[in-house]
Amino acid sequence: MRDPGGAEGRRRHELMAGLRTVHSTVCQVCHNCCPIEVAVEAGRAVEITGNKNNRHYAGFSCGKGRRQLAYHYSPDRLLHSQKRLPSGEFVPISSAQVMDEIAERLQGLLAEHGPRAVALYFGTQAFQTAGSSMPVIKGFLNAIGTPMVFDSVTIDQPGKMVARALHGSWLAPAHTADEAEVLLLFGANPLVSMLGLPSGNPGTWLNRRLEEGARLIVVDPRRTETARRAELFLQVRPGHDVAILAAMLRVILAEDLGDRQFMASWVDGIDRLRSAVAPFTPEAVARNAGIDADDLVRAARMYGSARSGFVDAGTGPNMAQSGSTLEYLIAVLRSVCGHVRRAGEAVPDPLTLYPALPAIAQPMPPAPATGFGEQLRVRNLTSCPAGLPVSALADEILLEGEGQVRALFSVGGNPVVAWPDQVRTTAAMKALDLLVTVDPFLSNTAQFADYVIAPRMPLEVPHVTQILDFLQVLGIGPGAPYAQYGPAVLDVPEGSDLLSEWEFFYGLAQRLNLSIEVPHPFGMVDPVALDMSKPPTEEELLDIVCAGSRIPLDTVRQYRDGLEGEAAAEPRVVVAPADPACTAKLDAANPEMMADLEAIAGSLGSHGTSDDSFVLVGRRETHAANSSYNAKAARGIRRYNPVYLNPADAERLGVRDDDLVRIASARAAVVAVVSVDDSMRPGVVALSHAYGPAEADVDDPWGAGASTARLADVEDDYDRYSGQPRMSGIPVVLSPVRQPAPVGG
Ligand SMILES: Nc1nc2c(c(=O)[nH]1)N[C@H]1C(S)=C(S)[C@@H](COP(=O)(O)OP(=O)(O)OC[C@H]3O[C@@H](n4cnc5c(=O)[nH]c(N)nc54)[C@H](O)[C@@H]3O)O[C@H]1N2
Ligand SMILES: Nc1nc2c(c(=O)[nH]1)N[C@H]1C(S)=C(S)[C@@H](COP(=O)(O)OP(=O)(O)OC[C@H]3O[C@@H](n4cnc5c(=O)[nH]c(N)nc54)[C@H](O)[C@@H]3O)O[C@H]1N2
Ligand code: SF4
Ligand SMILES: [Mo]
Repeated sequence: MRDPGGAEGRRRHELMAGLRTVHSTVCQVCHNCCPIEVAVEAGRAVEITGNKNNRHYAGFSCGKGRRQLAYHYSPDRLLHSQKRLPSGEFVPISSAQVMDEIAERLQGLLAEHGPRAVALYFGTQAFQTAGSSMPVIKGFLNAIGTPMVFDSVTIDQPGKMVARALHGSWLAPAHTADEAEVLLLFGANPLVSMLGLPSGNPGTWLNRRLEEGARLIVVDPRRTETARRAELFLQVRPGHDVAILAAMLRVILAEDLGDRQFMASWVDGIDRLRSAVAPFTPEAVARNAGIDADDLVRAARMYGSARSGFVDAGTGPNMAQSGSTLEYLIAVLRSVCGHVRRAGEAVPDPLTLYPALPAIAQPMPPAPATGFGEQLRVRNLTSCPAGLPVSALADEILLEGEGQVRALFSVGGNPVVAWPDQVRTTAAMKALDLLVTVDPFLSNTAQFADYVIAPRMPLEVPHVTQILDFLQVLGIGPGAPYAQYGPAVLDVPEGSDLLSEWEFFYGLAQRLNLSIEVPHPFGMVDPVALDMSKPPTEEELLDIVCAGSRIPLDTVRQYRDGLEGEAAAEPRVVVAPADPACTAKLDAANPEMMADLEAIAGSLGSHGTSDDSFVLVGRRETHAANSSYNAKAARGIRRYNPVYLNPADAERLGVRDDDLVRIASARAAVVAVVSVDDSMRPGVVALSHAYGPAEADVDDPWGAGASTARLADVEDDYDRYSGQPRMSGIPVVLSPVRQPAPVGG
């Protein structure tokens, strides 16, 4: 609401007259972008609460968002950039000096080895707190001429982008979760992860939708918080989702439940698809996946006969086998059922802080998903629709020869705990000539860094909710027109010397005599050349990254509690009819995808696990955001990550809560603390990612925790487009550790 008058306004006035001022801003801890109120006393933030004036979120915030002050004021936070001495010790270094030294080393590397020797990795916190920095940093990399720009999307759910290319994409949004009669979730737990259902308050949102009669189907090896609410829960073995989708398509096509007219007009290859899914009988698939064939048929009928449907897969299944094939079948399922928006319908959540994407009721034809952009030197990988495969970056650093990567900048990421194959990653970090992390903490990765740049933290920089627009493009946005501008609410700590992420790279560009042109993320607006003699202010930068937005940023700025409802709706985006000359079709039978199905069909019947081995999956925890907000978080929150296993499995192994077990994959082993949990499917164990010591041969189960990254192998069953290897559904052997491992070694 524009002017929070009345009682609310008075309360604020009273508070402001006293010691406390309350500022409205955006939480930047995760992509959910909750509107929050930050109470400040004598320049120090003392409390964070959800902003009740915002109707979309209705006062929602989560524990880790509210506890971020413990993180913000952590004694471990870096108030100065750091330089590593040859002894390994870190010492503070001034902003000017650190930029001078790094620019000089960069100049030397560029002169000797060329631009490809310099790579950059954007982690999740780059998308969060440094969202407006990213385009500037990309401008810097363009200026030095390196193509080696990576981000965490290719170790997340890159198949979503690959599938859009291979299947083609409908140029109007699919049905949203808000309007769907049936919600089908494969391995996503939005009640904890806040991803997969519309941004906002996932709990009350789901209550409302279930009361309205929406039907929820969840496919997951763990009875998750979300699965508990499902009408139909398939507690599967990991790694069978492609087969399950193929079986569902088989039922839907055989029983003619799909949208025949939509298929006839817009989808090619249905007959080839029909034969490719023929071997996937519900009985064979259900036996392998460890579920009931009747439940599988029921899921297919529920989804296939709904007039509107929403289907999404989360990280679990995307990491358990080829995410591209999985997401491809999801895109095909959507098209077979015609669960997409038609001409004349309004787009419920058009982009707000970007120019509106045109919506037309016709396909964008399929396109290649590999063979463009930079050719990598391993596994025949190139760029893909989700970017350059990050799983190949460690090899690019380790592999000698022309083009070898010698310098790495990591912005808001933590490679040694997040990239698959820690043995390789750690070796790569040690092999670099120059490693720079931009991070408010000495992260696991920083242990190997030459320099750590201390950035401003979320509450110290203004922010916009552009990430919600990105999620909208993936079909999991707010579900309503929405945006918020969040001002900086705290000054930087006294005596600190910090650089915003973009400021650091701008400073390097100045020293290297380079000019930065800020590219537009969707290429819809011309790049903006920065004045290299005078940096923009943070507010000017936001104006640059929001240029041409459907709703001008200045309008959004006026709504301190968030721009929503009618005020955010205009200008509306309505789906235009297809061009009468349009001959494009979506492709339901991409040859490579059909070959994948054939291969999987060939192994139907041999997918079951034997009695003494386990399969390891991941899971998100409420109190953490990947490697952030856990170890440094408030008191009373455990630092390590236990391994969750079913009571029957615990009994079989002879272990109890707080015992230690060794978890060995074909690649490496870790030691973890046991937590017995009856939500786990027997035979499946869960361990959260982004934990563990920096060194790949050290165990620290009660401290840094156990690294799932160490158990993965970049060469294991990797996706041919994104390079993403098996990161979930990893076969492991568990054995009790009778002697507790000495902490730290
Ligand atoms: N085995 C396995 N591996 C996985 C996953 C899995 O499920 N299983 N998940 C994958 C997924 S989905 C992702 S997205 C990746 C995540 O991979 P990464 O993004 O590489 O890892 P994060 O732990 O999110 O790293 C965030 C870093 O940002 C820092 N940070 C915190 N606040 C700020 C800030 O304000 N500014 C800056 N500059 N830095 C900040 C933190 O200290 C931390 O070091 O991991 C992937 N790896
Ligand atoms: N609190 C919190 N929120 C987060 C994060 C966090 O670390 N903490 N991380 C953020 C990030 S970077 C991301 S990408 C999102 C991810 O969001 P989600 O994808 O929702 O992540 P998870 O909660 O790990 O859910 C993955 C589920 O997949 C299941 N699973 C594992 N393997 C398989 C399989 O083979 N098949 C099927 N069907 N299911 C399987 C697991 O049991 C688990 O329940 O969460 C984001 N939000
Ligand atoms: S859900 Fe995410 S954005 Fe919302 S309060 Fe929690 S951490 Fe912050
Ligand atoms: Mo992620």
